[in-house]
Formats: sequence, C-alpha cells, structure tokens
Amino acid sequence: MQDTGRFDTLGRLEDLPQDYRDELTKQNLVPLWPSLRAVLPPHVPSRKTQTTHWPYQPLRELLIKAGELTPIEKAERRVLVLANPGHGLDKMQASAAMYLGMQLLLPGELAPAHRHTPNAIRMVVEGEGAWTLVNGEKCPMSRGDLILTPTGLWHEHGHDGDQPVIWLDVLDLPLVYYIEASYHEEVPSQTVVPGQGAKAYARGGVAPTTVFQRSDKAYPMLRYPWADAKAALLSIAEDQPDQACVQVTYINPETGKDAENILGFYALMLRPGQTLTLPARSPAQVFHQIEGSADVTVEDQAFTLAEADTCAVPGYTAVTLKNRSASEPAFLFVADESPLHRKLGVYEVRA
Ligand code: GTQ
Repeated sequence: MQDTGRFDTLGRLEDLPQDYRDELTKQNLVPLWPSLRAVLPPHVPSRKTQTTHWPYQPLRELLIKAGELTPIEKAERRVLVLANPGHGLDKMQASAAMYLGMQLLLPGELAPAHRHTPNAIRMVVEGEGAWTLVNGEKCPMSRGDLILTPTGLWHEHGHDGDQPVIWLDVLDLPLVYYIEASYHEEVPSQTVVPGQGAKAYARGGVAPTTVFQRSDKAYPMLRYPWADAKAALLSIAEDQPDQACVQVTYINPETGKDAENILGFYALMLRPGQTLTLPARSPAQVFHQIEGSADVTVEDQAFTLAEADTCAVPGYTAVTLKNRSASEPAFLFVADESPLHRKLGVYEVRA
C-alpha cells in the first residue's frame, strides 16, 4: 500500500479506453501522466547528445573532395556538418544548442556577405591567407585564431593565399532554430573600415579609449589571435605550477562577460604528461585539439584526440583528458553551453 506518499507506477496510455483517447486527440489534448517520467526523469536528464569523435584526417579528405565536386557558387558555404548521431544526422546538431561545421575555402574564392540571427565563431584549423570581414573589420585567419561573427553582424570569407584554408564553425543554430528565430539576410558586399582599433584589446589589462570614452560596441573584439591565448596559458602554467586546470575564457574585454551570449569559448592547456578530470556539469561540451594530442575518457568510452580532431560530449558527464606527450604541453579549444545554462538558471556542477 501507499506509505511514502509517492506514486511509483504511473498509468500508461494503453490503460485508457480507446474512445476516451480518441476524444482527447480530437480536442488537441494529451494526458500528462503517461509521459511525466520521460520529460522529468529522476535526478539526471535524458540526453540525445552522444559522445562523438570526428577524426580530422578522413573529414579533411572528404572536405577537399567537396572542393572538387561543388564550386563555391553552388555551396555559398562549403561545409561538412559534424552531426551527432544521437540527434539524427539530418538534424545537423552536435548537441542540443551547438552546431559544428568544417568549412573549406580555396584560393581566390569568396563566400559572400550575409548576416543571420544565430551567433557563430570560427576556429582556424589549417592554411594561411584567408580572412573574414565582420561588419567592415578584416580579420586575418591563422591556425588557432578565434573569430566571432555574433548575431546580426555582416560577414563574408575571402582567401588571398595559395593553399586550401579550413576552419571549424561553431554556431548556436540548433537553439535559435528551435525557438523559431533563425533567418538570414544578404548584401552584395561590405567595405573594409580600417582603424577600428580592436587590435589594442589583445594587450592584457588595457582597453582602447578615445577622449576618455570606451567603446560602446556590443562586440568590441572580433579576432582572438592564438598566439595571445597560448601565451596567456603558458604564463598561467608557469606562474601557478600547482594549478591543475590551466584555462582561459574568451571574453568581451569591455564587459568581462562571455564573448557571445549563448555559447562559451575557452582554451585549455594540459601540462606535459598531465591527466585532468573535468567534473560533470550541466552543459554539453565540444573539444577541438589545437596542438598536441590527448586521450579522452568519457564514461565507458575512450579515444584519442589527434591534432585537429574534434569531439562532442553530453552534459552532466565528467571528462578526463590526458596529454599523450610527456615533454610538450597540449592545447585544446573548448566550446560549451554554459552562458545559456547560466542565463536560464539551470547551470550545475556535480561533485
Ligand atoms: O560561414 O557564415 O557552418 O552562415 C553555417 C552557416 C557557416 C558562415 C556555417 C553559416 C556559416
């Protein structure tokens, strides 16, 4: 009999008479109790996001092939989407809120100007000579650089070099699409506006100022050079030899808040031979190996992130990263859903 006041077994849909169910359907009504435990499971959410590893080399080969098969005029953005099988490949999701794409631009090509409601970033994987023009600011693309194209900012990609350029796109497209707010607009092209001064943000602790007035732009810094992020990590590691988690967050240098509103971006250094366990937190995460290689363990799965490999890990899951080199540090780029979870009040770290 009932003594805890809790109801262990809830009624199923099949327990209801068919004529009653038909009448509910006719009135666009649904009983909650057969689905209550599915939408509010005990203690840990159900997650479609599966731990998924995308090795770079086979992806690169297929992307280079796409360059032969599909001219830029037929693609606009020549991207292979890193789709999480847990969501279904057709959904083009890495996690609930994150989209990942690997984009190829060949010498001389132009991916024309547009803007859209989803926020995007680019993490440059290989090649020199490409640039992204963001609201008139020309951002050169080198390996490891992070370039923001936040919601509503015009952007186009061009390439003056002589080798293919490849970068990782991270967008909050699945979330913005889910809330029925995803759309784009086009312009023929943008003009370069020089001297926007954003480069001055790359010097720690100082912000560009004009007659004692700081920038009022929503996105004052658009390009985060890898050389600066790496130097920051190396100096933290040297200064704090006992600190296990050597990490920086890509921020808006005027506000100190996350660089974008929905997804968070970080760089992480593993010391030579280091094993680092990141606790289970509510947001899903993406790891991309910028330099070196790392063994990744997520619950009962283990794989190696070689240079330029990418993986996605569901939320509420601990991740162990081990630097495979005993002599060199390893560097990872991390994207997650923390800003979204914090704004919604659902952010959690599980001990
Ligand atoms: O480069 O603007 O991977 O609009 C998906 C949508 C890249 C881009 C993507 C985009 C872009």
